[in-house]
Amino acid sequence: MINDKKIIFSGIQPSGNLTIGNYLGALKNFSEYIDNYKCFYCIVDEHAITVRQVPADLRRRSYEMMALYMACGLDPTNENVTLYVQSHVPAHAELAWILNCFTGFGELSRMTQFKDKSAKHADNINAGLFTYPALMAADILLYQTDIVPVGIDQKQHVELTRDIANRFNQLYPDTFTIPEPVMKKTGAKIMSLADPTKKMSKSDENQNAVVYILDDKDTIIRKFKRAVTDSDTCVRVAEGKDGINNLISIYSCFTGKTDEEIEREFEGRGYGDFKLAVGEACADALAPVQAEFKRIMSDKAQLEQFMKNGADEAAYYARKTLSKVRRKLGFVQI
Ligand code: ATP
Ligand code: LTN
Repeated sequence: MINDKKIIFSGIQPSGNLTIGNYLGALKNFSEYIDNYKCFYCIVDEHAITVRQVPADLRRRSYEMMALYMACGLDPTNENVTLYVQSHVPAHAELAWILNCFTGFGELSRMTQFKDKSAKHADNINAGLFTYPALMAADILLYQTDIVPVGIDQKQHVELTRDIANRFNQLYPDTFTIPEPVMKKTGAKIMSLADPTKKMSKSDENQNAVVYILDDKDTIIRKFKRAVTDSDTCVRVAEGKDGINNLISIYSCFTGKTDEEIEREFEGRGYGDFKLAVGEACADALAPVQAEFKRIMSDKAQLEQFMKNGADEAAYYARKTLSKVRRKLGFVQI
């Protein structure tokens, strides 16, 4: 607890431009907690280098993500909100090393994200990609986090974090709070528009598969128009209609309408009409975020100051946990 409030932690990698998957699965939900929890939202650049990054792009995207966090309603001047960049707080890397020593090779080998990413980057299956979940566990456990809002793909990593924390607590009692993952019913797994059996991912090379938060209205509508569906014409949720199910989820997230309301709204109308409506709803919902983003990005000095304040505050709490861990392990304190 910090100031009598439970603690939230989540992170997003600056590994590409953010998609509506990141927005609906994670970012949009982050602001729901800020009144009642102490929230740490991190830009996890150390995770991003588990695959090769162009330095200038990584740097630019880290600023942009900070601005997007703010544009999505996370106000760094609110005392419940801490926004910062992972590499600015060295305690993450330090605790990650320690937790590596409490994480099994077998456990890491079972991680779906490791299997997917090592298939995708077969020329660079580095040790960091493999031990990625230990760094993620460090992110979460450093702040004595209660709740971790994520998309479904990260549930397995949060469960491993719980296992690591329980194992550590058994050997060294009362060290870590055991965190809980939370996911939304709708929006926790937005699928690719080009292949709706695959998750929409910001590092997808096919630009038509992905709608970015910062895409303009025409681009958004064009991408939805091209979205892969099926040969049926009826807008309804059904097994096997992955493309339409995905578009219904997206429309539902942006409009707040239920599946039944959507099916009624588009009764007797074809996929063309529906795709246009999804595109418009998405573009309209993103327009204010885009405008805020532009405004925030125009003052880089201010953005940097917020980054620095966030890092200082995060480092304060992180150091407390880290020194407890070091003491419990038997490291000499000087
Ligand atoms: P990459 O392509 O680099 O792996 P990513 O798009 O999968 O990136 P992350 O940075 O790994 O994005 O994820 C940030 C947050 O967004 C996580 O909470 C993750 O669960 C969520 N998220 C990512 N993709 C989706 C998606 N398609 N649907 C819902 N949530 C998602
Ligand atoms: N692994 C996550 C990003 C991430 C994260 C975290 C999410 C790193 N550390 C801590 C929640 C909590 C991902 O790839 N989406």
